[in-house]
Amino acid sequence: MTQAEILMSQALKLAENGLLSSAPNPAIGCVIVKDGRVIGEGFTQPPGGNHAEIQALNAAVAHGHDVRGATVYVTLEPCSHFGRTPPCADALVRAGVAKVVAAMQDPNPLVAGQGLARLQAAGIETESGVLAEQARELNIGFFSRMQRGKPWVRLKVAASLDGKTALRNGQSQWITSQAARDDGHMWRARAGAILTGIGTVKEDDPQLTVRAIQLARQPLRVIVDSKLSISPDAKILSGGGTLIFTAIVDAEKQALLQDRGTEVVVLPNAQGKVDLPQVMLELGKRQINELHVEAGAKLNASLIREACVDELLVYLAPAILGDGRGMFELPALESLQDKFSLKFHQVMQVGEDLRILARF
Ligand code: AOF
Ligand code: ZN
Repeated sequence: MTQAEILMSQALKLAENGLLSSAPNPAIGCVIVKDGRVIGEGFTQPPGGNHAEIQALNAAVAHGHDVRGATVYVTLEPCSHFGRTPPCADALVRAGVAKVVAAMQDPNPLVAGQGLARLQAAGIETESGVLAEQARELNIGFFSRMQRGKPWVRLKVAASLDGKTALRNGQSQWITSQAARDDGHMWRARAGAILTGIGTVKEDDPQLTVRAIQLARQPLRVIVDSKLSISPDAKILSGGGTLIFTAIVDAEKQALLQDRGTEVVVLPNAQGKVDLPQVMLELGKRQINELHVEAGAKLNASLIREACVDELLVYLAPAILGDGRGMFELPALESLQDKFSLKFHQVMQVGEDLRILARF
């Protein structure tokens, strides 16, 4: 690794500290270096709080360092716009730093190169593209929303080695080990929203909240319920902050649910089901970067058939269940040419189980 890559890795590590709290803002890290020494570090604070660069500048000054002439390593181009906070590029110019190295450009159309341009115009040397791939991965949901207008959709399933998520009789607790379930909870926690179907709500009555990890805000809970048949007493509706997508208009039921703090959005497709691609765009409008899907085999299959899934997060236990429920309730294919092809992005062992990230 080059010196720049080592320092950018350090900035990426810092960025991870913001993964559970920065959304809808990306989690960014920043390291300020002078005379070969790190004099300031920072990462993105919750929305409305400081960006990574400001945190790092403040930290350097607080420790009595002079940032003039320093080099700044940051995992995203410094912003140039007034959002909830003023532009970081201006703060860096005022601070008199000599050089800014960014991992990549900000895809936000409000910035998109203008941050780097502003630094250059002020005579600051700039460089972009150091560990860009890692930087993109860390905020894959933010990039998805900025570039496609919809969240990065990660669908989680836990199954036996023979691909079964439950026995015929529905028993499924537990197929994977505690370590795998804790790991699954981490992915839930970093998502802006968690999506499930009415089948799962009726069968399991889940809360779909994050409890094991301390969070400043819970992910939005989203339910696909074509016939709006949810019971107003379902646990998932408690505490509000739930969004239902349905395909029918039922003013009375809608009013009842809305009284309980649940939002209902009617979004039918031509078949009278919920229009899933539109759901994704709607969630994008609501600034959801990462969508975590925990649903049954039916909704899982619909999401895959309608090209709404970007990545599968599969936990595989070293067990064989025999006849049971599958991951996806898809019709039989006529030809292998029609198969859904994915690429293994990452495979690792978590506790006793395998964790596979596979991308479409
Ligand atoms: C940076 N450093 O650490 C982050 C940036 O509403 P605001 O002011 O918080 O601005 C949000 C936008 O700023 C966000 O959409 C993205 O373009 C950029 N995020 N920029 O210079 C940071 N997190
Ligand atoms: Zn900024």
